[in-house]
Amino acid sequence: MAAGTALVYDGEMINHKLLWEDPTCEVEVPERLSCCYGRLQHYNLIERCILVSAREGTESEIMLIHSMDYVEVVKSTEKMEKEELQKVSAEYDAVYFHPTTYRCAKVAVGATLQLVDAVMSGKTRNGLTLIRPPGHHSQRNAANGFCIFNNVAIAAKYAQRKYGLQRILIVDWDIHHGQGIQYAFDDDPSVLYFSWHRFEHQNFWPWLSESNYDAVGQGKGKGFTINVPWNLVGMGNSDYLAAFLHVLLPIAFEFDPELVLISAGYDSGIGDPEGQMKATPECFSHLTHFLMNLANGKLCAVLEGGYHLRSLSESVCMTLKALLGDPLSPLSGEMMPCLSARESIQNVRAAHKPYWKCLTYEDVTPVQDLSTISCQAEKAELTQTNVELLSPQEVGKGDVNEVIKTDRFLETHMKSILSLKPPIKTAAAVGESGAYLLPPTVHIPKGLDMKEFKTTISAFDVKNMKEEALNLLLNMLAVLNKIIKKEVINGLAVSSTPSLSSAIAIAHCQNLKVQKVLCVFVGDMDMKIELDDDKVLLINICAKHFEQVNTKHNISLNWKEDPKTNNFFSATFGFILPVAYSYQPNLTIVIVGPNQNLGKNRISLLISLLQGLAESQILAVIQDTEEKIMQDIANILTGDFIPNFENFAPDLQENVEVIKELRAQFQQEWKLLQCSAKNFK
Ligand code: Q9C
Ligand code: ZN
Repeated sequence: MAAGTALVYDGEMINHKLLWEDPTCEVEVPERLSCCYGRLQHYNLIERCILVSAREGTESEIMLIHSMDYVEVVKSTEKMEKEELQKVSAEYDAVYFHPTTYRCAKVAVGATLQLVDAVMSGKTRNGLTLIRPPGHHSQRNAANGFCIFNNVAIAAKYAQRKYGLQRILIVDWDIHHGQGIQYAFDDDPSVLYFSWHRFEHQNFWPWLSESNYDAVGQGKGKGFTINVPWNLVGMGNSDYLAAFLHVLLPIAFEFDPELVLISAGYDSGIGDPEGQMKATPECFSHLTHFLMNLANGKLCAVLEGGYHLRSLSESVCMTLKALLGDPLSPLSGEMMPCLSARESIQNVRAAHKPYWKCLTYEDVTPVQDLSTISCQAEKAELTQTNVELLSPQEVGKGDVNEVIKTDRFLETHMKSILSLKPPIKTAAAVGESGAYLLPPTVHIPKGLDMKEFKTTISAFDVKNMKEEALNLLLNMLAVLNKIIKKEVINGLAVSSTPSLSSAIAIAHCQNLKVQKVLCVFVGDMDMKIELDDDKVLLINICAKHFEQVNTKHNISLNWKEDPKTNNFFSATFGFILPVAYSYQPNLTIVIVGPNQNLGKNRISLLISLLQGLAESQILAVIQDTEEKIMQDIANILTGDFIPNFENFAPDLQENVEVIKELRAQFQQEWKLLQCSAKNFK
């Protein structure tokens, strides 16, 4: 499959700027691009990308979305003086024109289309384009909200025409509602548009009732517009994550797009004066990473808003790092979506239940008019915990001090979350016969000494083990050591006794003082692991029913085999990921045993998604009889492969019921499971 990440940029787009005083528009400055570019250089990210040149979008391309009359209006501003420019600008809501605006807007369109071509032609797997003016508010006949031409909407139409695509997903994580994109595809089921936005019960720009959760699309397009309205400011990492896990991702995987476009605005990030939200830069790497598992990895991120220069540029870097396959920094802050966010999520889920099979068996109904005041109090508390370094007194409202405080916060924060990337990504412990199945980049440690692991092994009965099995075990510990010491990011180990191997691996983690280990078992295994504290969380996915009482740290998920669909989405998004992200482990161990009833694509997807945890540090322990799975997992871990899915069918009702029950049972303990405004106190 295609590899590499495209970066499309052209300094020409810096020319567009505001020539007069206008407090509404003054945040959309040229430095937005130059700062991003500077930060990418600072992290040495540019040389890791495949640089793709921008071009001008043609008039006929622009007219895929806009009217000829409107294009003529924009074109006419090229020759205008300041006063005339001001007059044209005043005809639109929150827009300014400059003599270079037409040219810049055409380059913004062309840069976006160049990115689509790079990804669709297979020249690169994914990519990012840094452009301005932004696009998502502009409409057939109107500029709006700093936007001249609707770059992403044009890109979607272009990809449909040129590559015959039938399903495109647009994810608009900018903090404003991209009403321009919504209007362009309102009745079109071939484009699924998702947007979250600051809404405050319609008391925020652009004050549209069609930004609410009950706007789901029109006619044939019903269900293909998803609006998540945020009714309070201060939303952060856990609120965004909950919206992805409980709304976007289940629907997106059911939709199964052929291309994903991100309207990547960063005014949803911390410190932004427009958004007033709290998401930290690494949040965007997680959002990106989730979306990389769709459309066989074909993902184009296109800049929209983002007005706090430091926050914007750090978030852009985190997005690009995710696209490049770097390990993900753990999400910071307490993983607890606030009441107001849960209310919004519940409402969207209720509104979309008629249109999506993944919501069929959920009992969701809309809620309304929760006391905004009690939510606000809760949000104030959360602000404190989400941004430890900013005391709540320091969090003002978009003044100069606020900008500087966020700068200071990010200076420290980024240093604390970014760790050095080891030169080798994946190590493996496999027998002779397995080695040739692995990608050549995988490192295979050899010739190990028993003494090194004596303390760990001595607690287990390995006396009767065959030499080959014992060697594999020692090699697994060597791989695990490399992961813990951060010499590699991840690893895999083949084992003839996966239960025993994983018990030894867990013991080894504890000897090496790894604080929290997440263990996910897939397949029928007889697990005997002592669990009495927060050091280990075990999730056991099996077809066999265990007579076991589930506890917070030891959860069995009985999943009935369904050979027709082999589905696993409700368990993955509705339970395993919310629990895992709530737990915030330091290391993940996935054990693939015998009789797994999931099928290799589901296991691959699960492992791919678990890379969002624990700085992407994963050890996969695989039963030696499962060669085919081993190969896929190796390719997932090295970043060479993305699982693909065909023939979506809903999960079996009885499996969904199991998930619902587990969710109800554990949502007090693992708070990201909460997706309704039910009061849990
Ligand atoms: N008093 C983008 O982020 N605010 N556009 C208008 C009116 C306009 C944002 C406030 C915000 C536009 C791409
Ligand atoms: Zn915006």
